[in-house]
Amino acid sequence: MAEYQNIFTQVQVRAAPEMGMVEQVETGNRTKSASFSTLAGWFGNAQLGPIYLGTMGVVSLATGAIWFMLVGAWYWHQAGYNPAVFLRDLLWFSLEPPAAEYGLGFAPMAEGGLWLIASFFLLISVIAWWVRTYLRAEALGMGKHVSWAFAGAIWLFLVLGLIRPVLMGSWSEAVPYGIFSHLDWTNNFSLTYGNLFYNPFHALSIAFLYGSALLFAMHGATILAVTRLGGDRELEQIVDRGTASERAALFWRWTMGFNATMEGIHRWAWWFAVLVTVTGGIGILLTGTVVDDWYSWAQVHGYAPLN
Ligand code: 07D
Ligand code: 07D
Repeated sequence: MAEYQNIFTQVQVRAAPEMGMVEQVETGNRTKSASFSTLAGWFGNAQLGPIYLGTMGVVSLATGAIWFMLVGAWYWHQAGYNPAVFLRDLLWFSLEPPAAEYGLGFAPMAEGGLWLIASFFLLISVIAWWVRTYLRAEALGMGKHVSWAFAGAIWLFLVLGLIRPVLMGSWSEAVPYGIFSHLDWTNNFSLTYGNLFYNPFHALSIAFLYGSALLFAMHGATILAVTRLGGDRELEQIVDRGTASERAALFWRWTMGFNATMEGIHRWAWWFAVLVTVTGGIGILLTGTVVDDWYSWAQVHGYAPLN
């Protein structure tokens, strides 16, 4: 029997574009045409479009673009309006939040005022995109699992840039908009609060992050290993367990004594991924508000040496 083993999708079916359902859909919000890309087809579906924009899509893209342009305009200013410097130093420029003395007040434009305005637009953009995921799922009669998972990431994003700075009484606590500057901020955060490795929620977040990668690799590999038996048609395998499911399950039961189910593995994946940012957000929220020094905290709680 011919083996069907591949890295990229080899078979690309081409027909008239599939325009999707029209029932209870504002079709006017959808672009009218669709195209095909062989490259896209290697990684997923070869058809590109139609895309549904709608009010939330337009609001999100517009405010996201404003945030991006404001940050870019500041970089352009930092580059002294020199295109060569702009390109050379792109990764090092940074739009910083206001200094500590401004507290939660407004600041002059070049001293954090622009950061505040840009942040407002980023906030609207991310929230509008969340609403969009909710409304599109509802229109398609789907569960809201994607929206709630995205909300988990937004929780960490809000803790980092809004909730914790407000609790600390200063925008200066928030993250700057820059490639390396946000890494410096992350490093400084750990140093300032006595080494984040001793924050148990950082540890939990890492365990779920690594666990997500492991689960994703195991699941992806398992399904690819049974595609020649139809295992990649996962829904049919859930409703009517076939030889692909049986073998995949048996493989894991033989190798480690336990197997997830065809449906349950997706719940494992959802929870592991979501808990990365949910536990992470708790860890950041506690830092500086409840705990000032994680190393001392660990000493008190018996898991760092007392010197
Ligand atoms: C692959 C999905 C696609 C998304 C991508 C990101 C932008 C930003 C920047 C205009 C997995 C698009 C990026 C739109 C444009 C400006 C100034 C998701 C995928 C490709 N980080 N971080 C990155 C963000 C935080 C940390 C990369 C965002 C915290 C470390 C990218 C946020 C802390 C490292 C980026 C955010 C932190 C990175 C690649 C928001 C602690 C890296 C991201 C809104 C959590 C890595 C140079 C990626 C890197 C990296 C974006 C927050 C730590 C620029 C948008 C404050 C240690 N971060 N980050 O692939 O290469 O994500 O940095 O919260 O090593 Mg970060
Ligand atoms: C940022 C969620 C928000 C993003 C949203 C997306 C756009 C762009 C554009 C599509 C990522 C908005 C998107 C606007 C759209 C396009 C094109 C998720 C985000 C809503 N750490 N650490 C974590 C490790 C150290 C520190 C988490 C490892 C040091 C700080 C993770 C190590 C110091 C923070 C993690 C390590 C330090 C973290 C992030 C090892 C630095 C956080 C999880 C091996 C020297 C964050 C509790 C995540 C957190 C965080 C891993 C080391 C600092 C598990 C593996 C000790 C300050 N670290 N870390 O999903 O939650 O982020 O901490 O050393 O804030 Mg850490």
